[in-house]
This record gives sequence, structure tokens and C-alpha cells, in this order.
Amino acid sequence: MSAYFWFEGIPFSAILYKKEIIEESLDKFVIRDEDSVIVSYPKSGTNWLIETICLIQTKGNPKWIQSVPIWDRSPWIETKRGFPILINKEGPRLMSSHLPFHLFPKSFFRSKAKVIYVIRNPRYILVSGYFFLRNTNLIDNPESLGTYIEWFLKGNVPYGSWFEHTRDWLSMRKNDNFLLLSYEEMKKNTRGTIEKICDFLGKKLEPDELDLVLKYSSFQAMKENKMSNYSLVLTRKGVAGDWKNHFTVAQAENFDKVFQEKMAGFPPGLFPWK
Ligand code: PPS
Repeated sequence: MSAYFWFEGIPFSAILYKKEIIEESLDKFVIRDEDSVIVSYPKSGTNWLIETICLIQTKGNPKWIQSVPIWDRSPWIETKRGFPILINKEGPRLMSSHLPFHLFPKSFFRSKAKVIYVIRNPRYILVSGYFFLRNTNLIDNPESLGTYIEWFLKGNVPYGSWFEHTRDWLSMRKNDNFLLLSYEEMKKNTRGTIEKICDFLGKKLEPDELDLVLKYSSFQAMKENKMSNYSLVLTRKGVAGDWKNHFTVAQAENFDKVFQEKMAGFPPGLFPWK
């Protein structure tokens, strides 16, 4: 049996979250101008981005990423574990969040803090999330991919509707304190993406330091790093193929239709996948 509660129409696992903390992070948590926040919908490549940013901060030195668990290096605002760490931390903070725009700390919108938002083809996110939930006890287990697709399209999944999450956060994409990245771009041009992040965060790295960031944030290196590999131990990589192997033709067509409807109005090319 999984213990979870609903908050504003979204299921949250009681293992990781508490209603009072989510409420407090929304209304009372103070985000400071010097903070940087990594924001994403789950399964978008967040942990990869966290590892990359930690390595940028240490100029490629792996000591920090190999000695401190990833969730303590960039604590999650809304979690039982992350919230107390963050409120007690002085100086510029690096933090993570999967919160949708309307549940994100209100103080952020009055600050100059930086947000890096990473998006990914939602079909991959869906399949990744499906296998993740099948292997964990966080909320109810979907009995089939078909069931999970229904939940996903309705937004009855952790952190709610991907469409709303993405639409709402993308409304900030022209702000100076907002950097939009995609998993697809990180894969295709990893070095270029790291340079983009460095520019955004005002960090200057030498080419050999950049090589080290690349080396230690690779899929293989993260898988071998016990301080970072929790999200990889449950992944499908090497086990199953991509979303095309899992969706039926009808499911894929229906998903396309919903995508077109819900994401209408964004410039073509904003989403770097087919
Ligand atoms: S979480 O736990 O919801 O925050 O998940 P998140 O970290 O956002 O996403 C998990 C997916 O990211 C893949 N991943 C990586 N891809 C490439 N390189 C590196 N270093 C890397 N680290 C994690 C991971 O395999 C999950 O995707 P799927 O499709 O399940 O393999």
C-alpha cells in the first residue's frame, strides 16, 4: 500500500512530502536574489542537470559530487528532507524543485533569483515515469501503460499535468533570470549546453575544466557515482527501448492530438523533438 495525499489536485507521496511543508514553501519560504533554482517536470533530466551544475561550481573537481548525496547538494524545496536544509542555509543556495508554477514559492516572483528550467519530450517522460512508478511504492501503481497514459493526460500523476507545468513555466522564457534548456539539446550538444549554463550563472571555466564537467556528468560516470545514481538504478536504460516501442499507433496519435491542442500558440521550434 502506498501512502499519499492530494494537494491542489496533485498526488504527493507521504514518504517524501508533507502538506504543511508544501504550504509553507508556497507562502513563507524566502527565495533570495543570489539563489539559483533548477526546475523541471519529473523525468526531464533534472539529476543530470544538477550534477552538471555542481561540477560547474567546482570547476570540474569531482570531490563534492562524490562525497555528498545529490539531494543534499541541491536540496528539493518541497520535500521533507530538503526544506529544513534550505531554510537553515546561509549564502547563495542551489536548490531544485518539480513544483508547478502556481505552487512555486511566491517570494521567487519578487526576487532576482535565477531559474534553469529543463524540458523533455513528454512521451519519454511518460514512459520513464511509468516504469519508475511500477518500481516504487510512492503512489498507486498503474496496471498498464494505457492506464498511465490516461492519468498523464488528465494530470493525475506526480506534479500534475505536464502540459500545464510546461505552459506556465514557459511564460517566463523571455525573462533575464530564466534559462530554458532541453534534455534533447543536452544530449545533442552537451558541451554547448554547459557553456550556456556557465554564461547564465556567470561562471568562467577553462577548456580543461569543461572537459572534467563533461566527463563526470556522463551517464556512465553518474551511474557509477553512489552519491548520484539513485535515479539511474531504477531507469529503463538498457532494459527497454524508447517510447515508440511502448505506445500503440492509436495511443501515439491521440497523444499528438492532445499535444497540439494543449500546446497551441508556442512558436514552432521551441520544442526540440518531433
Ligand atoms: S527525477 O527523479 O524525476 O527528478 O528524474 P530526472 O532526473 O528528471 O530524469 C530521469 C531521466 O534522466 C536520465 N538521466 C540521464 N540521461 C543522460 N545522461 C545522464 N547523465 C543522465 N542522468 C539521468 C535517466 O536515465 C532518466 O531517463 P530514462 O528515460 O528513464 O532513462
